[in-house]
Amino acid sequence: MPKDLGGFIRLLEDRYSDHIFHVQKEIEPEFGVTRIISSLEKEGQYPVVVFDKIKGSDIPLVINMHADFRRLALALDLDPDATIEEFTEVYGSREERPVAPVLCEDAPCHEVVITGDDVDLGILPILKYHERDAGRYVTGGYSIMKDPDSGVRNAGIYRLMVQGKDRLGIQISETAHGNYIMKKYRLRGETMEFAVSIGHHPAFNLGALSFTPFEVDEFEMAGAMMGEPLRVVRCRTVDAEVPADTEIVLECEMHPDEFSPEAPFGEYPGTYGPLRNNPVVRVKAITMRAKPIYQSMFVGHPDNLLLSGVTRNSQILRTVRIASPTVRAVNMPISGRCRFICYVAMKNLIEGDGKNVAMAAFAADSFLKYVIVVDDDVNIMKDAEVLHAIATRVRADHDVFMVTGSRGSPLDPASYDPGKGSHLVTKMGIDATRKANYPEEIRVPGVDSVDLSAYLVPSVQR
Ligand SMILES: Cc1cc2nc3c(=O)[nH]c(=O)nc-3n(C[C@H](O)[C@H](O)[C@H](O)COP(=O)(O)O)c2cc1C
Ligand SMILES: [Mn+2]
Repeated sequence: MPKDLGGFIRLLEDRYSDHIFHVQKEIEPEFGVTRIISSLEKEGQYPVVVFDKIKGSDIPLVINMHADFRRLALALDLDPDATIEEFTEVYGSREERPVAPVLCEDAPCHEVVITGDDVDLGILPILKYHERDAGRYVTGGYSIMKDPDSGVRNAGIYRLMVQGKDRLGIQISETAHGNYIMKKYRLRGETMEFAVSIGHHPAFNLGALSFTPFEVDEFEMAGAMMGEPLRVVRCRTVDAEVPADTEIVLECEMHPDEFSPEAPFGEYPGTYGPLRNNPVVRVKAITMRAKPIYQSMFVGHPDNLLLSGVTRNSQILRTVRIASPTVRAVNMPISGRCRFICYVAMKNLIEGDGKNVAMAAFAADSFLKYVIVVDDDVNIMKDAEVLHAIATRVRADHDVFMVTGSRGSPLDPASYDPGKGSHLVTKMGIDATRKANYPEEIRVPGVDSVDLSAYLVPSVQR
């Protein structure tokens, strides 16, 4: 059986049932789902939740698939307790061995085909997420388009706002390949045909978001992560190929001169993205499985943050290892929205390497604002350990450097002019490794060889 979303959900139900819940009650599409996921989040819980019935739609909805790192490890067939270090090594080495997709004729995603006047986005359980969102949004769809010069395929998630029964608004940020491709069509005065694929195995989702160069087809990365060639099929009404085993497909076109206001929308930094005059998308066909599941992703929450973060770590790791081969691991913690802060663990053998490593991380990922380099023995999955290193190993005038006026995220709420979407930010690197003459650290001899059960008795048994 080829990998797909339903198969992964069954794996969770069979073997990891504490990772998945169903909501059987009918739920409102506007804030009904996000209220439940947010309140789970307040309790520190991040299960997958399947909503069997969203008001107005007959299609079930799944959300929060990527909100727990253990499921991302499972998606790559790793132990769910794998460390971020192991995950990044595997992800990075698979990226270096692309797996070409295979074209097939019959596809589950073509079991139902709706075209022309029958197209109605209202059949899908499309949600409204945050209070001031401008409308309902498709947040978990991969837009698949072709570069008009080279024909190379590109895939990325760009949010889609419902603006009519067959009409969507789209936000493709300037940092995405998709933006270059869209502009190439616009400059030629041509309509861009593309397709949106909604709902696949999380290994597809991880691979298709790989931080690849422009010339690389993300479908090859998806195949590399899935450990099998991605099965693709030609769309019915547009010139695009989509994953055959996806749940739902929107076949779309974008005219070069049609725009309309889009946003506000609750964005990944935890603030609203500004209203813009964005391109309009026309939906020519909806195709799907006979019994599809609609996948939603909760932007600004771990479902989105972790997926966006872990897919960038391998690129950062490769680059910082050019600066120093002694780097063990990198991690973009959730406290930094998996985007703004990067921790790097390394053996600091050569004076100055800590700062060079921080500079390399900034070069690898333009969204980074704080890079904190620590010694090899610090657990960079734990913010508290990194803060301890900063508190005890940093002399700010020596070990911190700042770069003003550099390029960051246009959504950074602390940019030089966030209201106007400025991408200019100040970056700070911190070398929090132990320096020469660092005093000896306290340690209890023999601590690693104590068998606690030989000594401790629960107090009720006394
Ligand atoms: C849940 C989720 C939502 C996202 N929404 C958007 C979006 O609305 N616009 C955008 O440009 N990028 C968005 N991204 C990030 C892009 O999908 C990501 O940067 C991708 O790698 C871009 O691919 P490309 O550079 O090949 O175009 C989102 C990512 C995730 C995980
Ligand atoms: Mn790309």
